[in-house]
Amino acid sequence: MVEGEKLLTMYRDMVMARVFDSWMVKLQRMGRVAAYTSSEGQEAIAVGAAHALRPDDWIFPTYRETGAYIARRVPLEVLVARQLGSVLDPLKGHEVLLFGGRRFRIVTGPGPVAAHLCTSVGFALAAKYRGEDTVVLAFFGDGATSKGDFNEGLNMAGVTDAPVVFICQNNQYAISVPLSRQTASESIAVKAKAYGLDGVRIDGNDIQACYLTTLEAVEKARRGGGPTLIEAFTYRLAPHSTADDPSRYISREELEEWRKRDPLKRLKKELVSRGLWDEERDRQLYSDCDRLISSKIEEVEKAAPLPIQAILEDVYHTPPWHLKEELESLK
Ligand SMILES: Cc1ncc(C[n+]2csc(CCOP(=O)(O)OP(=O)(O)O)c2C)c(N)n1
Repeated sequence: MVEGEKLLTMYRDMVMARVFDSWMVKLQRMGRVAAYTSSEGQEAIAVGAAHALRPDDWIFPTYRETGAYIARRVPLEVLVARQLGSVLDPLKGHEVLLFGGRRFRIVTGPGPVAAHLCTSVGFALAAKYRGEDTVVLAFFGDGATSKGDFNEGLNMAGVTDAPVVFICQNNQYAISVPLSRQTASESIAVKAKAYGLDGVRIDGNDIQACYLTTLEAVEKARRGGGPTLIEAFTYRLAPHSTADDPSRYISREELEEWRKRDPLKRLKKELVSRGLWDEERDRQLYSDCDRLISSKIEEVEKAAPLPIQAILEDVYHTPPWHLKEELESLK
């Protein structure tokens, strides 16, 4: 069982992630954010796993890890600036939907699904060769397991005993493709066996399982015990992205069923039953998160937008002629 103080911290992080996501979706609807991928419903695994890391460990996320950034204590204004494309955005408008930064030890995710699974293993191996005891945590979705990169990454990790923990956020959909069309395997976790890795399937909406299982896998990797594949079985309560309409492929009944298993509701119930939480504190927490994010949005919106040439900066040492021409016509 996870002790109360830790659970409270993780609950606050989950609520902050939920409120942050809902703000970004609202801003996208207002035309102030280009596009957004909400992690609603998946906060337990992102927050729980990130809390199992040491600050010097590395995270390789995709685009559903708001909770991990919050748990890593990335300043909110940086996360807001990322979405608003202001001069304060550390990635200067590149890699829409994704986030990373060397100072946070978060490696910006890839555009092509699963491509980071191989690089995360290489990264972990580099740490091992240097004699460091840092661990790499790589997140990905169920859809990523159909890519060659998943097989290459896990195979290499198994052969080399790389200090990496793979976390599959199995939210049961890859955009509109359901899990049943993704794999005929009985689970994602079972796939670990083929590569000589430990594989474990957990309830991804149970923060205690998420935290404790990741902690065990991370400590094993740190001791030189090799990689683990964790399948966190969860559900995407939001559309795939702001460009998606899930009512075309998900029934209202299914969605309602999973809303009942919302990881935030579940943890709140646990905290209340332990006498650590109540409705009043809950309302206060949501309104504090809301006010804080809203003030950060105001702050970031006061900063200048990115100049148009930022599109080309930090991509080419010498931009090719046709892009220079394109930039001129854009201007
Ligand atoms: C190689 C590749 N193919 C297709 C896409 C388009 N695409 C973006 S996200 C996505 C679904 C990924 O699903 P999953 O891995 O389950 O992650 P989830 O979005 O559910 O978190 C697809 C097909 C892409 N980015 N890269």
